[in-house]
Amino acid sequence: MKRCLSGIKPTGNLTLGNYIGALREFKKYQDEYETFIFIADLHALTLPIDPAFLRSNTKDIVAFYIAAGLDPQKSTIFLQSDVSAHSEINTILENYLYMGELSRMTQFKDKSSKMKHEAVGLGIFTYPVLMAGDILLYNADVVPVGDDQRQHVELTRDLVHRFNARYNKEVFVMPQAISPKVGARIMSLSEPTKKMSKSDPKGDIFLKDEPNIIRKKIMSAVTDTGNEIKYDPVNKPGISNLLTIYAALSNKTIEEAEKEFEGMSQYGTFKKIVADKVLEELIPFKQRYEEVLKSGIIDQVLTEGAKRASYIANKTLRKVKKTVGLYVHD
Ligand code: ATP
Ligand code: LTN
Repeated sequence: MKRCLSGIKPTGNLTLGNYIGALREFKKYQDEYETFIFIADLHALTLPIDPAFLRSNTKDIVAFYIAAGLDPQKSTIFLQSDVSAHSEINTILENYLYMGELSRMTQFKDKSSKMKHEAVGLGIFTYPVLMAGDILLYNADVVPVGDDQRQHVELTRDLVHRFNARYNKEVFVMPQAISPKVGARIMSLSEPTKKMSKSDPKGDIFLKDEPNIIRKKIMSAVTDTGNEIKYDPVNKPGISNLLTIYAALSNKTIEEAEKEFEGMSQYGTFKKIVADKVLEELIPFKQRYEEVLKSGIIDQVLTEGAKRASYIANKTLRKVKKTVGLYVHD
């Protein structure tokens, strides 16, 4: 069976962007692939974060995974920090990626350039190495991610070529990034030329927001001065973003969604329909999330997940250690 792996870092409250670009996609793979979905908690340390928030947010995301339809019996749900092989393979893989490559990563450039008055930690620079290790430990064939993470998966692919060629054998499986056709990059509601991002919360819809807040945010989303509901990300980024959200949640193509609103000349009416669609999805989703939290199953899911993940990850780690010449003994 082919493998699927993905993760979310618990850096902030999850947004509608995370939901459409990643979270909602995960359950689609669990029947066809052996699926591993984790919380990238070590990645969350790459920027300063409050320990109590990190802890509670980690638990929240596990509950969101289950509420989104991941079945702990079918998919392995685990914490990155519970599987020490992630840190160990990172130490090995650091030697196979180059400073030049890492300094060209968009996420590194974006995040470090915003840190004008703080020192930039090494972790945010070496982040893609840790991420490559996450993928390679499980020999993942497919990696469902939003657009912004594709570059890191590409770098992982370069690493696979390099590593396998160096040792002249198929040590690692070649992973492939997969993103939703509609909604791989949801934009901020207040600045629709920027990505909706959980660590830059202006213009976000949070999955935990109350319904009236969500409606308010959508009704006051930035749009252009025209009145046509058309997909044109360059000239009408705000309307295009709302149309994308609507299409993604309705499981329609952009063209189908555009057709539905043909002739409508009121942005207000359009926004109300988009808000209804978002609430139709998020209200029951949030209810399921609350039920999962109340059910008290999270620790058990994580203990079981860590066991299953460690078994697979340690097997790969052993193979990698042997390949590079570390003395592996019983
Ligand atoms: P941060 O702001 O901390 O970098 P983020 O909101 O970008 O976080 P990640 O943890 O990096 O979220 O992303 C989790 C998953 O959600 C990734 O697969 C990412 O590609 C996807 N994702 C994040 N933001 C969006 C977005 N605006 N549209 C679509 N997918 C997104
Ligand atoms: N970098 C990703 C989270 C992440 C991930 C991964 C995703 C860490 N390791 C491996 C897919 C596969 C992010 O910021 N969302």
